[in-house]
Amino acid sequence: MSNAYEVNFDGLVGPTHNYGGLSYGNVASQSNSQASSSPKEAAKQGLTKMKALMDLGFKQGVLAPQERPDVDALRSIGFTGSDAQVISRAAKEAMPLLVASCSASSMWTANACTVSPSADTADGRVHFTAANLNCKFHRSIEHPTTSRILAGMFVDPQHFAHHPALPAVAQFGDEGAANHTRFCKSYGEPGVEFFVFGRSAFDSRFPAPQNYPARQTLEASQAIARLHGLSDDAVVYAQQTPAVIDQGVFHNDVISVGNGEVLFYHQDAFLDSESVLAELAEKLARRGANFKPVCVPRDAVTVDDAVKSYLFNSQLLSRADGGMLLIVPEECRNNSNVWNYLQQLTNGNGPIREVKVFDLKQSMQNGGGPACLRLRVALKDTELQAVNQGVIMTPSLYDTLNVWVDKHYRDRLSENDLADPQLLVECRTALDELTQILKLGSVYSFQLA
Ligand code: SUG
Repeated sequence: MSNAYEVNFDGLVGPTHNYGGLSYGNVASQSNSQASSSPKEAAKQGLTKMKALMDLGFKQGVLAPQERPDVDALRSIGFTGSDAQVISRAAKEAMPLLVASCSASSMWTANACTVSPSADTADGRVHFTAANLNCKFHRSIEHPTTSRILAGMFVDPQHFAHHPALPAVAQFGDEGAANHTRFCKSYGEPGVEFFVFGRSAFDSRFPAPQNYPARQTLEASQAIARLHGLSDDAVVYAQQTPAVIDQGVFHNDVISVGNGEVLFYHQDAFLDSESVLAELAEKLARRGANFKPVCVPRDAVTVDDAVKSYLFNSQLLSRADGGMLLIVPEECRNNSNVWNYLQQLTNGNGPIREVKVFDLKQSMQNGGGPACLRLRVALKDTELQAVNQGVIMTPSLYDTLNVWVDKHYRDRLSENDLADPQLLVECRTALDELTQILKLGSVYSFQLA
């Protein structure tokens, strides 16, 4: 059998990274609203993580950012004139809409799409469904460009199938891989896909949160399983506990992470935990895999600790020796409950052997940790070879991207700067160069006009 790998495609932070306070229900986004940001530092923190994982021997890729401000989106809601006039009119009449059209939120590529590896799908291809991100305006405008970028990365229709985003209504609210985990014995073998939803749009028997929105619906997850040709005996659905959404767990990847045969999760993550775990164990056993749940008890780490530290928004990676490595944000070291727990965890006999800490503060202040910043794609050798090699991280691509960031990114950005029409010019100049660096072809609307 051919080799297979998990490849992490990290979002390169875009030149307009800012703190817009745009995500109701995401505590970090709300509490850092209007703080000034550093796009340059944000991009470099992300690149440092990509480089470190590449140096450790993991397969690493990069996913390009989007054109912002999104002038097309502003035009679609009635702002007219030249690009500069559209921006200045939006700034004068509806600043919150300009801020939304400037968000660099596509950096969180765990929300770009849901991916099913070829071993799981009926037609033996890798399937991608772009996420409609329907819950927030600033994110709902990502998927058309995301689809073009993914098509420029995973080109060969013999290996890759692309589905457009689900219908753009809240009933099919879909946030991509942030609510999807794939378990398997090894990456190239058939696995079990685990879909976690926040509410059902069509079945009132499922309880919903009281305060904050549940972004992912059961119906969206089921649609993706159908589109990808997944068999019922290889899919498990679970509902997130509504009360934890109300505490700021706006995606499942803020309260659990899985990889291989391991699920690392908080005691309060799922409704009916016992039956969910039993179904996972049973379906994985039928795939020849031995499910290993690692539960973090609420007595050790509270949901509030999890939301503040982003313990579960970590990357769980398989080392060559079979042990697992957890990539956590710096905020985990700053929380004594979490840090003590992690010491115990790695000193024990469980599957998670090692923890590495990264400074991702610029992204974290908008509620995006290590796991948000990456899209996982399990690929067989032949499929990896078919990926556009321009987006695979290498030491020289890392150097080129650092130089590119230094050349084009601002050190500081605050809300007033978003009204500067020069920012759009800077962004387009940078992205035009980037598509050449990454060999993506024309993916942005300014390139397609
Ligand atoms: O959708 N934050 C993102 C964070 C996404 C994190 N992704 C995962 N958990 N997978 C969101 O809420 C904030 C933007 C701002 O406020 O400027 C934002 O969009």
